[in-house]
Amino acid sequence: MKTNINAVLKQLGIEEINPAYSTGSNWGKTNSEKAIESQSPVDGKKIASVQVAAEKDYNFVVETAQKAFLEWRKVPAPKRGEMVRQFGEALRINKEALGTLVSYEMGKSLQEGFGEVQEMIDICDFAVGLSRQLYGLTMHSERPNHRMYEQWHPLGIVGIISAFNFPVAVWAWNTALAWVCGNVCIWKPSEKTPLTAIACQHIIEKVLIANEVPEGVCNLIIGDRIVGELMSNDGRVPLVSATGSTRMGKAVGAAVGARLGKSLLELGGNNAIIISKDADLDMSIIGAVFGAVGTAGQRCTTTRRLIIHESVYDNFVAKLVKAYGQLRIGDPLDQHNHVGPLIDKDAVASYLDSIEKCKAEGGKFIVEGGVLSGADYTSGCYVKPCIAEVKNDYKIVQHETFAPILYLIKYTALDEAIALQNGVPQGLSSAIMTLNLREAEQFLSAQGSDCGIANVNIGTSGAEIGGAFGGEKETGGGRESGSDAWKAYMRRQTNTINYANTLPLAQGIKFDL
Ligand code: UN1
Repeated sequence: MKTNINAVLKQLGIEEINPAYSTGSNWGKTNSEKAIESQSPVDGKKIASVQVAAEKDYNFVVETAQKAFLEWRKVPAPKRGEMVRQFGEALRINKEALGTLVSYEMGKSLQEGFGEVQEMIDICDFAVGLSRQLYGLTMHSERPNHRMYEQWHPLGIVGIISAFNFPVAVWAWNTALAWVCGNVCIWKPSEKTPLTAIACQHIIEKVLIANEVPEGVCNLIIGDRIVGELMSNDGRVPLVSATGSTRMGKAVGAAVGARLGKSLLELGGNNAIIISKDADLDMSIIGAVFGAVGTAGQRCTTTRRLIIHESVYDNFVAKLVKAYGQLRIGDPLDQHNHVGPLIDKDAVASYLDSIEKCKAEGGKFIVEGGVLSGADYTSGCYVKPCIAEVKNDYKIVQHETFAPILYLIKYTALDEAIALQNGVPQGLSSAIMTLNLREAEQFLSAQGSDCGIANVNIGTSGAEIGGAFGGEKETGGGRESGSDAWKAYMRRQTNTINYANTLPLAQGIKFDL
């Protein structure tokens, strides 16, 4: 069935020209001349345009958010949780429409578009529970008749910078948590996917109005890199949570660090799966292929490298090549297709450039890449997922190319495989396929994977929201989503209370007057 995009846009409140910012239900027009045209990589058509906020607009949003925080922090956390619950309900109602727009504006398969909205719903559910569990510890004081405990308070404004590849879920991870923690949020979405962001704001707007939430608690600002820079340098924004490239993260981290603010960085990955001699090869194929070609290789968790034991190498590679032969590339809204387009022509150029660089360094392509042309591929953004045999130390292999290029590396001993897996600048996700308990445990031990995520018999992508999400080294060290990632959105306060009628000093210090 053909998707009626116009009906979807209408349902989600997308106009032909959309305003540059919103402080909740107040959508601001700007005097700025600039606009972003959102063009679908699916068919190359212009979807709609969005005004770009100017510095003055940014300041207005920050000032509104500052005022809102003074009210919002007084609302009991479980009440804030109740609003997040309502947001989750609104997402359930809009799942199909929002998932479809994600697929059309960003290019991921419809299944993955729905999955992304499901990820938003899941984090809302998680945050509702969390709103009653923002626990602090109590300690035993060394002094008599003293009590010590710690509590967690909100930070204030949380700036959220998100990437095109997960245009809505990463915002929800941050917002749902930041909200129940008592913060207000300002979201700067990717310039490549402004419409999904506008749609999210329309969905949450109804919840804000129904609960009489003050303007400024949930803000959206459409801007280019300048807005990101303003936010990173702005002392009024205590936490900047940024998801995107390592290059962007280094700039944000440096600017926020220079003012001793907090940043939460979730950046590039260069994720590998080790296919052991004891792997279930058929099962491993699913993990490897979905990991490599899902979202057309544009997840930060995408499988970029397979490190394969020499004894199963030929057999596994034959299965892999066969599986690649069965991939259907095309309109991601057509559920028969596995792989949609890359986000834009720049991404296609970078894919082609990486293939050339790989060949120049000696890479041998066993499944060739290339750009697809013809009636089904008019946007010029559809590329063939490809596979190359490489050495881990090639420059291009050390680099994250956001495209479906899969590198194969052969190994002999597990120690060597783990060293190869760790031998890249990034440290996001990793996996081993093995039915051998010793191998699995070695991989998960302190001598094993150095990544933030390490899986056994699961691929590198598709993490659930319940765990903390993020990684080490050039991935930036931040953790979003589940577990105790909420602590990054709060400030810790240690309280010591003396209920004695003397004032003894700690460490036994005598100070008598
Ligand atoms: C990202 O690519 O920035 O683990 C996020 C996954 C998804 C999230 C990816 N749950 O692949």
